[in-house]
Amino acid sequence: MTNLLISMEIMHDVFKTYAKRDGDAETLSKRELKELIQAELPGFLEKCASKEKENEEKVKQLVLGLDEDEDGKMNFTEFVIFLTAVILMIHGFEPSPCQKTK
Ligand SMILES: [Ca+2]
Ligand SMILES: [Ca+2]
Repeated sequence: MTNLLISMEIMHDVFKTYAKRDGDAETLSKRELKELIQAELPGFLEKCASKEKENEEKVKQLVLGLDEDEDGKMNFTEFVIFLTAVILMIHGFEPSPCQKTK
């Protein structure tokens, strides 16, 4: 397998690992998304907010902003869009979502 295919497989595995925690393996709840971001994207939330309550608000805004099917959760398609935004942000093609919300 190529590095790109391996990377995509890992992204799907990470999604599944966190999504199944509440018994619904098809979607990430806000709590699951927060756990995923804190463990897999360290520093991402902290850059946006210093307090726990502000982090929760940030996750809520992330889910709402990407929630195409408006179910209050993040499915894999929405997660891929989120990851795309993070990749673009990391490489400087997009401003940080922390700056956008101000
Ligand atoms: Ca879930
Ligand atoms: Ca959704």
